[in-house]
Amino acid sequence: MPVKSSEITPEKVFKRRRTLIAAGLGVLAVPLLDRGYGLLQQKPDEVNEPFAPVSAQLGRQSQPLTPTPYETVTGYNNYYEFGYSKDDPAKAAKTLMTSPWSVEIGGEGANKPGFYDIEEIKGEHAIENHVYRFRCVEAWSMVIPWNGIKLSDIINAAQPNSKAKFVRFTTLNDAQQMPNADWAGGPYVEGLTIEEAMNPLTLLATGIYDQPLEQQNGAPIRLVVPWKYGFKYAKSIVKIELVEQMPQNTWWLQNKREYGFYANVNPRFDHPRWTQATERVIGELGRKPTLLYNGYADEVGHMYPDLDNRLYFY
Ligand SMILES: Nc1nc2c(c(=O)[nH]1)N[C@H]1C(S)=C(S)[C@@H](COP(=O)(O)O)O[C@H]1N2
Ligand SMILES: [Mo]
Repeated sequence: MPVKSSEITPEKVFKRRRTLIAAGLGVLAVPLLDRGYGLLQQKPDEVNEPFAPVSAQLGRQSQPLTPTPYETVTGYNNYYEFGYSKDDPAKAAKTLMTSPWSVEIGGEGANKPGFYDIEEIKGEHAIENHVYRFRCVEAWSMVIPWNGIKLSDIINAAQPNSKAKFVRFTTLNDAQQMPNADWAGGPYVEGLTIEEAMNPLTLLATGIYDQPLEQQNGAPIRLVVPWKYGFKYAKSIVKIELVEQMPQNTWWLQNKREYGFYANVNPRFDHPRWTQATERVIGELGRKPTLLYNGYADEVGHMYPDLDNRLYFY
């Protein structure tokens, strides 16, 4: 059962936790949080110290972005339907037929549902260029020049109603075309809040470096949410639903202790297996500090008022 949005109100969870801890019942807080959202409390030793003030971590303007070479962006990938190694997708994904391709838009929150041809989608909305930082939770990063449309354009075209509280993405899962289809026990699914989906930074990408997306990068259309970890970027999307309940997402379903729904990049909260304080920029030497919200705090910080709430991270 998807979690009701009313149940995951961060303030509510936070206050409930404090009440329990104050009552000497802290141990009960974990199952409660777990039921509510599948996240464990942050233990003090998991917090990276020192934590610079937010203002010191913005850095979007101060650091020029050097795009990662095309060969690297298209040769070092995570796309488990085509294998688990970083070089598997580039080799195996050519069997994926990306044309013709249609995307279903639906859900109880859409007044204008339907099937849309990918060419129609590309033709009816402005194709934009955005050079964004890309950060995988495995602590590596790239800089990718995307082409794509704003997700908000598609949502507006579907005429959202008051039930559109979240957006759910379903990707292709076809054993005929994907050697490792079904690795997650179903299609790869992801979700955003409607506010996140409507944010102007959020894209449906159809290209990289002014070239159509290659299969290994999620052709013909994939999600881009630059302030979130890479697993949110669902590839080869076939269905977009506007829904009332918070969608479950694949990595949360795989491992509720290690992955959440929000998955906002935050150097302060370490993943159990990978530091989030620094990152290895693929193709460069050494490591760089990871920025709060991957450098997009100015644009997205208002959506996450409580910086100490572990709920918002990975
Ligand atoms: N369908 C699908 N989408 C997916 C994945 C996947 O395995 N299957 N991997 C995710 C992860 S973990 C990352 S880091 C990014 C990688 O995108 P890239 O290979 O284009 O850099 O895709 C995401 N989207
Ligand atoms: Mo990832």
